[in-house]
Amino acid sequence: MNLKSYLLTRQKLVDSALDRYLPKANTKPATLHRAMRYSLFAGGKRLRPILCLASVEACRGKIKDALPLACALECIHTYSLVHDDLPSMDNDDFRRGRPTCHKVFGEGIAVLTGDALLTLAFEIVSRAKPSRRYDMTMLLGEIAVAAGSKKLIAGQVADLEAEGKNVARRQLQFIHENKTAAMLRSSVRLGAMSANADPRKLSAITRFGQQLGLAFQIIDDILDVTQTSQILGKSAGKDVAAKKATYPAVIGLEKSRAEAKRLTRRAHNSLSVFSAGDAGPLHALANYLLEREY
Ligand code: GRG
Repeated sequence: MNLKSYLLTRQKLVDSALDRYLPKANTKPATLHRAMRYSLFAGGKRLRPILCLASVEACRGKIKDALPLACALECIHTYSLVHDDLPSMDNDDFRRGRPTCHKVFGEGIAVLTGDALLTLAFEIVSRAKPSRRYDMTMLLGEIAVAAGSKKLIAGQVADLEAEGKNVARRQLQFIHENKTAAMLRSSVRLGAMSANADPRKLSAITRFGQQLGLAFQIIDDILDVTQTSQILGKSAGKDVAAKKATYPAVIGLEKSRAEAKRLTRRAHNSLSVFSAGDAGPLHALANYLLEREY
């Protein structure tokens, strides 16, 4: 498959659906809706929606039925970035290659932009078509748990509390599994649930998402050390400056690279219950994420 054109086609599909789901920029309060659109349409890779839709393909579901779930994942992801960039958290001036939401709209509006994107995500999920095995309650529960106080927010709390401290590898893994992997895992699970996957396939997809999610964050840690701000579209070297808990800091760069490769290999293996054709896009996405590591 041609991954470049696959990614482009999927990004366009997700972007045009997001455009439909979001209130227009001039809808009152216009500042808020402009800020939501500013952050959402800032050029993100749409990785979580694309993983969700690739999982639909692996389970032979309908892309159209899962599109609201894919868009809801991107709204939650963008909310988490807007809040993470705030001065009271990571205090970042650049995201996705442009000034962060609070730099353009002010802190108050940036907090509310995150709140509004998170809430909108649930409105969008309510438009998804549930499948025979997985009803709307299960879809809502899935995404609420991933974004909630025991997963995404738990990871962020542990991340904040670890700053400047010596962190054991186990604790570091906890941070990464919750801050990053939980949403990636949920992305592929939601695709599979929308496609009415049987329990064996759902659990294979879950393992894939978990392993890929952890590998993804390890690679993100590596890139922070090895790449420039221009390439990353956000401030590079921030993790070291803020004494963040990262894989390179805890186990070193070479071991971090080896760990990301090992996890990606395991992620591929988890897909063995699917035919190579059905899981082709998931395999290609796993390779693509690993290749971000130069
Ligand atoms: C504020 C509740 C709350 C959580 C914040 C997501 C997050 C937790 C922090 C953002 C910073 C960070 C290192 C997150 C880890 C996940 C990650 C690597 C995000 C960037 O994801 P990409 O690369 O970004 O998919 P784009 O911009 O392409 O969507």
